[in-house]
Amino acid sequence: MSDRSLHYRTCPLCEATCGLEVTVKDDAVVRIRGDRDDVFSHGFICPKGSTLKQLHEDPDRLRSPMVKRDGRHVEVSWDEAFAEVEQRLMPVLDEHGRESAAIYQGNPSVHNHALTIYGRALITALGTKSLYSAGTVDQMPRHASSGFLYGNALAIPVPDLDRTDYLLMLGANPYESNGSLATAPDFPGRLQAIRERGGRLVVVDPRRTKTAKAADEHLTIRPGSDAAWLAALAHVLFDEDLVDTGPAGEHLDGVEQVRRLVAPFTPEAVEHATWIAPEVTRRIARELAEAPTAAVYGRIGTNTVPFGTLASWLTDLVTTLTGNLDRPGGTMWPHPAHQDPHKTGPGRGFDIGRRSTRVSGHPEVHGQFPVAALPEEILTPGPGKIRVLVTVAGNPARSIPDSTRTEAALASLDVMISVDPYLNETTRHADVILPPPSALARSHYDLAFYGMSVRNIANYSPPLFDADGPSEEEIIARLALVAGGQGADGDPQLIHDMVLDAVLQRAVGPGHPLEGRDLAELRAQLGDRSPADRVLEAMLRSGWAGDHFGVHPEGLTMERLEANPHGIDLGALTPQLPGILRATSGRIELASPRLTDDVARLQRWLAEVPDGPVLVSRRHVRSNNSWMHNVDVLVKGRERCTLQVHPSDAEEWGLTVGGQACITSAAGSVVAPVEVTDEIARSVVCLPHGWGHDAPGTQLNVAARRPGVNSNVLTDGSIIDPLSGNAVLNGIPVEVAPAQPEGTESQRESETV
Ligand SMILES: Nc1nc2c(c(=O)[nH]1)N[C@H]1C(S)=C(S)[C@@H](COP(=O)(O)OP(=O)(O)OC[C@H]3O[C@@H](n4cnc5c(=O)[nH]c(N)nc54)[C@H](O)[C@@H]3O)O[C@H]1N2
Ligand SMILES: Nc1nc2c(c(=O)[nH]1)N[C@H]1C(S)=C(S)[C@@H](COP(=O)(O)OP(=O)(O)OC[C@H]3O[C@@H](n4cnc5c(=O)[nH]c(N)nc54)[C@H](O)[C@@H]3O)O[C@H]1N2
Ligand code: SF4
Ligand SMILES: [Mo]
Repeated sequence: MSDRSLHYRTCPLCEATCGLEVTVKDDAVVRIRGDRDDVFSHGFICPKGSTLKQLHEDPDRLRSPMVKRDGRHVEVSWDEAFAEVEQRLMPVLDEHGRESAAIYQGNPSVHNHALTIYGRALITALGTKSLYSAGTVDQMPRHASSGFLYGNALAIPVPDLDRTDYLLMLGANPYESNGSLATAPDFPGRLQAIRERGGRLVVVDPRRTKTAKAADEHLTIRPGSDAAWLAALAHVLFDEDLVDTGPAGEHLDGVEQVRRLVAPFTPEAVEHATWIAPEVTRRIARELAEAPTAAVYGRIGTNTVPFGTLASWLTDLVTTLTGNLDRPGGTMWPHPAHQDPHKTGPGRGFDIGRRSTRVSGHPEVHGQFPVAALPEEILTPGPGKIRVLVTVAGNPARSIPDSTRTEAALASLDVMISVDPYLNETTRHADVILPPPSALARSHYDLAFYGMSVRNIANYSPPLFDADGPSEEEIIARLALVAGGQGADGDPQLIHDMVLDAVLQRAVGPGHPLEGRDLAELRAQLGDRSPADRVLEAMLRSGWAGDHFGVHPEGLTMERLEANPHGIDLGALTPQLPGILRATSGRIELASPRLTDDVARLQRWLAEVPDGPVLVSRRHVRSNNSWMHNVDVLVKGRERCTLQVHPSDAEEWGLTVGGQACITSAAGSVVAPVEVTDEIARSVVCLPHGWGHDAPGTQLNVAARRPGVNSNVLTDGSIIDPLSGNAVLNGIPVEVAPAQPEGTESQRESETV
């Protein structure tokens, strides 16, 4: 027994931040289970958590860099890899300028503090403003609406799950996803607890999901129509004199304007568009107003639609009008340990469009361009064409709209570099792939998600194993050196110092808690840690909960975090108004002009809602976007990449259980196995995303045996939410028909075009 050891760490795979207990014997993981002593997750774990072992041991996970030679990827040493990057990258940058380069940061880059911290250094070194991320196939509408409302794109309020009496949840399925933009390990348990303490859970979704089944009430909504329905809720609140703005009231501007704006959105006027009966809409509005506390929470289904930002705004609006913004049991802002104490007074404000994309003129939002537009920026000739792409922790070939065009774009690049542990659908196009160590061979701290968390938590996990190559920050630093012109053998310490000093400089700046302190003194106080962890230490010690480098000995330090492997609970969320506000007015701008101007578009849509079947997405608890399908224990069993169809639709379209359906949209066509179920609304069909692992040139041996189909062949990159640049991934108009058996005439025809 003595050679067995127990280790505690936070699972980095999704937003829930579960604590894991890892048993190690002879340098190998023998068991992973939920850490019962974790201050936040109390032992909860989902089926993915224990597969950190399989990911660590996966023979397909790259241990060495890969370089593409004569169309094939071959292993090379790290020095060779960076030399190749330099040789291939610099001539293109020299000839076409820095604006020919773009970067795409995928979802795991916010689950990995080294990437979160070092991202900016790489962008600066590349010298480009062409930034793209998975944020614009996800939550950008939440950033945009928070930007317009609070002047602070990062101030996304989260539902106070543990104290609320009433949760209205739209377009989220935490029983599968474990929650998003509301970090809450054991989200399902926390939902059950609402009901157990006499509260109420209402789920709004075109599908009767697991979450919907566990709710008091499920409302079936037409995909894409949440903004209209939320406007109707607001209408009823005004109409029936139920508005009471509560603690946020004294900070609000624009209530009367909003009253006028939602006036046309009567429950009757939106019924045809939302499928929700007027008496139900009225009742829900009254319930929200009458509940002692209530929170409205919308996620993927309300964000990845043409009215994503309006829906986000209206979500917060309904919460605010019922007095639930910034109040315990309503929606509140987390205050992560690494952040400064809030300052009151006017901020710098927020707007979009400081730049726009070359081809379609889409405005920049929160520093980024819409990733749906990346393919056209690569494929359209002319000055400023993107020729160089660096992908970090992303699989745009499966995750962004219109995969056929995306893959054509990736294949046409002059140079592509990927930082990624897998040779997958995206990285197969890369000239050089630089693989980071496995999650068990790095430290972990949820910098991003403690900012979205239903309690304020701090939990640090040291690395469990030695890495088989350079750390992720070392890889990014070396890449930055090359891109910055310092060559493949530049000293990464230069970048490490730069990144650390930027954090320390800010911490000693005017108005900050460490104002006036000496940089060298602070630097000398940092421990002997990896470069990313030194930066993390600087952030935590200078944040509101930190020890301020010796000033508050009881404050957070790395030593204290290390001594508390089950995490430190900094308490329930506390009111953050008005300090969180960053608008130039210092107020909450309920009727910010860009939002209110967009309402006319929603009214036009309401007048002409199209008929016909639409496609939506779904998640399964044993999957994680596109990248965990190579884990056998997760993908074995029943086929999960199926087209869900309502029985009446199946009959009308001639589809049979076990048969195949051909789904066609404006962007493309795929064939998928049919699953007939009354858990989906009529005229709605559903495919999960992130599948389609049968592309040549990948190294995903398990995934390739059960490839599934890629639903993003069907999504259309030309339609985006104009205020956030977010892609539309739900409510895609499609036609569905029985697939022709293989080898028939029409199939062969379509193969030749
Ligand atoms: N197991 C697993 N967990 C994950 C992920 C994963 O891939 N697998 N991905 C992670 C990521 S990156 C994210 S962002 C989160 C997302 O977390 P969630 O937002 O909970 O995502 P989904 O489970 O896709 O739930 C979206 C729901 O919206 C519904 N829907 C579709 N269109 C509409 C609409 O127009 N209106 C309404 N009201 N509903 C609609 C769908 O039927 C679906 O049930 O999950 C994270 N967790
Ligand atoms: N149709 C449809 N499309 C969707 C969605 C949908 O609901 N429907 N959801 C969207 C959402 S919410 C999201 S977030 C995006 C996700 O979009 P992406 O982030 O582009 O895709 P992922 O599938 O998360 O791919 C993650 C990549 O990171 C790599 N990786 C994993 N861990 C690490 C690490 O520690 N370091 C590095 N460097 N790489 C790592 C994996 O190998 C993989 O290549 O997909 C979006 N696409
Ligand atoms: S719910 Fe998320 S954080 Fe928790 S074990 Fe599963 S994947 Fe990991
Ligand atoms: Mo996401």
